[in-house]
Amino acid sequence: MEVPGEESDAQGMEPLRVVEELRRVLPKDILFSLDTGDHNHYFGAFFPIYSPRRLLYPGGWTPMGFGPTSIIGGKLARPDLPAVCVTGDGGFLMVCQEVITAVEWGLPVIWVVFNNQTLGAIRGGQLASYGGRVIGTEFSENADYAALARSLRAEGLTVSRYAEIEDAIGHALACGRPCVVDMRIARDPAPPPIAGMWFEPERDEIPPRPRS
Ligand SMILES: Cc1ncc(C[n+]2csc(CCOP(=O)(O)OP(=O)(O)O)c2C)c(N)n1
Ligand SMILES: [Mg+2]
Repeated sequence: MEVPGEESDAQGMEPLRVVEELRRVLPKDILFSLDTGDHNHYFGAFFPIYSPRRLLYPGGWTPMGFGPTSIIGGKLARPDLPAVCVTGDGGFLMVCQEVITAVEWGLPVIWVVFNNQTLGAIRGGQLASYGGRVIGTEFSENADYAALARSLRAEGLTVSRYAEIEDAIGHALACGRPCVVDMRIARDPAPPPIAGMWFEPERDEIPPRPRS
């Protein structure tokens, strides 16, 4: 796949390039969970899952927080597999206290936070529908998710360049502890080149549902 080059990572990394790197450096056989938001559109076509019963993803318009929490249950069920969640920063903030649950239970789960400083999926809708205006969907201060993880007694790493991804993931896999990787992603990246997993038809095309 064609992805933007190294020069773009100063403004935040391009999701497609990060997906490609993650697939390259992660083992083939892992438990993998996604959350709800723009970030997951990039994984649908470009992050192959090689075995059944490995992907925790609840489908289209789904509750944020599912990805970061379901991976804890997944790791309990399959402690033999590396357990990796990719979540948005908004979804992670909804349930990030569960990092300490994994610490308590001694579960070496990896959370990769796609930190684009926005509720990207909603901001995108606002930009498209309201003439470029947004409200309430941008985080003006960038939180430090690695420091947050360390405060919860987990490992925490920050990645802002493509070249750092391999070492960070290698450390997360080897450290044997819960680990949060704060992945600095562009707020306005190249869109995914295919329809995302949400596939939202035009609203007036949705047939009315009979009430039962
Ligand atoms: C509990 C819950 N609240 C609100 C929503 C609506 N919603 C869908 S995506 C989204 C923003 C997600 O932001 P983030 O997790 O940062 O992911 P990004 O789109 O930036 O990749 C929101 C608010 C939801 N799906 N679930
Ligand atoms: Mg976000």
